[in-house]
Amino acid sequence: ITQQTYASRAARQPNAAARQLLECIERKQSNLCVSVDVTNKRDLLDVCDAVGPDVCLIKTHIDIVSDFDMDLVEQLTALSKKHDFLIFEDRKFADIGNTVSLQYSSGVHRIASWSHITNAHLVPGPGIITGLASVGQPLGRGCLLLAEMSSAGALTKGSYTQACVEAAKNDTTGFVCGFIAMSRVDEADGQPNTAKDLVILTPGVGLDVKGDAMGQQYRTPDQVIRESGCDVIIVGRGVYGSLMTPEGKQDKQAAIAKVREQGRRYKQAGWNAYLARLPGSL
Ligand code: UP6
Repeated sequence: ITQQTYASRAARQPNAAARQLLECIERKQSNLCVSVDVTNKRDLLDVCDAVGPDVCLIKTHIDIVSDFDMDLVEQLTALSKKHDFLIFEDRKFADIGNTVSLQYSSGVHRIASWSHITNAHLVPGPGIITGLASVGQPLGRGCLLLAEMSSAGALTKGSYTQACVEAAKNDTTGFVCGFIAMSRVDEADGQPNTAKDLVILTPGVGLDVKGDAMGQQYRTPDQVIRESGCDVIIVGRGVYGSLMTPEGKQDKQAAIAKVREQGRRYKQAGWNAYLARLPGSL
């Protein structure tokens, strides 16, 4: 499991977006990405403003926002500058190269124009990377391959996971910069990956519950960062959950204060787990 610091890895990370992410993690001492899975503009921006100081990355599902418009993107971009975080649209592209290049560049969302990082399934084969890279690479964007998923019964395992690792290592476009994965998939037999640096972002993180009613499975930041050697924890409901409760809907200010508090809690847990992974710490 990698014992290198985020800073030393930033220096050899070839992809601009991933390098900025590693630098931001080091600068803010935060390996926390908050997944803001809320369905209206106001809540999305309010959560981002509340947790902004404590995150390196904000993850969106922009297609769930009912009142989406380009003003949302402008305001989100302004918050990313104000609080110093990057933006990751969790689009999970999964079609042939030509189609994904259009889905990435066009439509109402124009994802490539504002999202530093996005992700893709390798199900269609390497043409999906060629298609997305044709749009994202000239803009300095980065792409994560979904090598492993957090949900129960996921088919992302074995030779499929290995094919994702090979595709990332052999990618000649420079666009693939890492994975969504549950473990340090780029390391063979526990040997550190000293070749191309690849970042690993890990969802399915929670401190208070073990899962949900639809197959999600949670591990703690310590299990994900220290034990499994991943780089970034992705936390959704564990951070913004209070906003979704009946009390949260009634008293939004109080709910946002709780969201901020959870953001700080997960930031601390993620960073402590990283420090515990570094050489010399027991
Ligand atoms: N996500 C997973 N597991 C994966 C890939 N992506 O949970 O394997 C995404 C979900 C959601 C977030 O789409 O946006 O990460 C997890 O949210 P939660 O913390 O509220 O469960």
